[in-house]
Amino acid sequence: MKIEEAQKIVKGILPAKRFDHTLGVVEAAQGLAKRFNGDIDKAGLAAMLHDIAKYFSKTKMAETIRRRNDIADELLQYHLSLWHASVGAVYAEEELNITDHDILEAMKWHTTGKKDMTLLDKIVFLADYIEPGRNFPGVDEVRATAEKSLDLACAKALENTIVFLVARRQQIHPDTIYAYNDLIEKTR
Ligand code: DGI
Ligand code: FE
Ligand code: FE
Ligand code: FE
Repeated sequence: MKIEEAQKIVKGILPAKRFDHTLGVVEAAQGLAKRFNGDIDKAGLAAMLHDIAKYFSKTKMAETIRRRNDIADELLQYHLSLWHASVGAVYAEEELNITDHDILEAMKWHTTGKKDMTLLDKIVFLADYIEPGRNFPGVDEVRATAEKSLDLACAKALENTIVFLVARRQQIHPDTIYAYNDLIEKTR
């Protein structure tokens, strides 16, 4: 699928604010792909589709998670805001006929991250965090780090997210921890 076609589909599904965020992620992902020698087309398409399931109903998302053997049902024990990533990848595969495994994986892991992320996984994960519309505390430091090192920037984004969650007594998904552990060792 071409990115223009994906953009039309996404525009028809997402509310305007989320669509604007999506375009920011596309821009950031294409920029990171250029900088770190990633696949610009795959980065753009994965970014365009990454939040497609963001507003699916809880019932529909749970049905997908239970039905698909490639999604651990453990996800249902964690915060609802994590579900859309895996569910979006399934939607892209089943409803949009996206067959590219790299793109589907980058969509699937864009919220938690995981151990041993691929280049494309990291690009989409980081682009979601640093896109121009984001204003989390510490995002400018991550943007600056992303000029030099993809791994260091992902590690910092994960660190910020974990600190944010701890401060709110929210559960941390194991894959968030695995991603963080993996990248702090690799960047030591
Ligand atoms: O979908 P977006 O808002 O663009 O961003 P996202 O897919 O990264 O989802 C962000 C939300 O997910 C944000 O509120 C932080 C939360 N999050 C990320 N990792 C974890 C987490 N929430 C919990 N409870 N546990 C995690 O490990
Ligand atoms: Fe998301
Ligand atoms: Fe399942
Ligand atoms: Fe997003």
